[in-house]
Amino acid sequence: MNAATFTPKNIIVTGGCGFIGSNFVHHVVREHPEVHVTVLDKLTYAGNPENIAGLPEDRVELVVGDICDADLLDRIVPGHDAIVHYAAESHNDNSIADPRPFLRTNVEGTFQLLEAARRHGVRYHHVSTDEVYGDLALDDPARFTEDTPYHPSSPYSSTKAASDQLVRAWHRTYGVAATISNCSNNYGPYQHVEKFIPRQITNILMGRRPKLYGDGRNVRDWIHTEDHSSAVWEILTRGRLGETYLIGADGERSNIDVLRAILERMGRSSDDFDWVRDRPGHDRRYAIDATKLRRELGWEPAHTDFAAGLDATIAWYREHEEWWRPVKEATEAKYAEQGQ
Ligand code: NAD
Ligand code: TDX
Repeated sequence: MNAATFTPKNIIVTGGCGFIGSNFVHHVVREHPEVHVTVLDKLTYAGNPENIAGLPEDRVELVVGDICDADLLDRIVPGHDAIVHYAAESHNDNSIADPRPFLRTNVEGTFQLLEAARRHGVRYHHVSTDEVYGDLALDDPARFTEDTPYHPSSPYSSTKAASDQLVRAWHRTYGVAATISNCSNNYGPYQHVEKFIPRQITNILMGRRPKLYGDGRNVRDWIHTEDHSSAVWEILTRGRLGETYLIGADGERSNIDVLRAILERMGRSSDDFDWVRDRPGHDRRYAIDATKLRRELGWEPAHTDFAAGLDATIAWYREHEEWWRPVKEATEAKYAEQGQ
């Protein structure tokens, strides 16, 4: 059942200056010394070259550019043997305020990368999200599997769903050598302060109150970003072409439980937060069944102690104020406009 092992030497990582992409670049540099990485990143508000600063120059090269730029892709893709596609507009709240960049980067950008993969005969791995499946009820015993029908709710998740479908079509129609992964909510270092966990940690570090949407009972299935990276590597190198693999680490938790854990671990009272306006269309629950990935590729998460992962993440934000401070005010100003 296992496909032959693919041994890439020269990969392009799109979005390698963002949260999950940069963690993947660190993972590859550390675990796979034979591999050279070209990061292609537009450096939007979410991209920061500091995320990959200090990595050896002979192993990692940064090309600043747009995945929608077909001429640029024709210049850089030859000579590489795989594209690992992380670049995206990634934040649901932003997609609700202004969906246009999500259509361009997530749909048009994926189309341009698939066309480049086709023209230059390189392998393609598509990084996507469990949000393409919509949501589950809190009392539903079901979890998402690779066979769950697509049912996205937000402008963000609908553009990710569209991009997944393009990958399937390009594989079946043109034979592009592609794999897809859909992962649950990531946490860890280098995550932008617009996202739930870093927003609350940095609010507390600044003496501000965390903000909880709606009734706080929404459930997310948390995975450490390092475990996401190891799974993507397994799928890229040993996954079957044309297949989708769900990535998750059995980390379901309600938002209020996560927030209370952060408050307690940071020495604050567990009710020291503000209830704020709910996100329109807010998905209730995500949950991943990663049986296929575990059985077929033997992958296992290493960071299964959520409390320890949270402590390490809190420590990282405490120690890297110079990294998050410059973007904190602008992020909070956006939230203030939205009543959140
Ligand atoms: P992020 O917003 O932190 O980073 C996105 C990166 O893409 C940034 O460096 C940005 O500069 C770059 N980028 C944006 N538009 C670009 C363009 N047009 N051309 C080139 N670069 C561009 O995102 P993230 O949270 O690290 O997510 C990375 C990927 O993982 C996304 O595809 C997302 O859908 C997926 N994903 C995220 C999560 C999560 O929990 N954050 C979970 C599952 C899947
Ligand atoms: O201040 C907040 N208060 C709050 O209650 C923020 C920013 C969020 N929330 C809630 C909304 C969600 O239920 O916390 C939960 C997590 O929110 P986000 O961090 O915005 O993540 P989510 O919308 O679940 O999407 C994330 O996981 C799937 C990523 O941002 C996506 O890129 C990924 O595809």
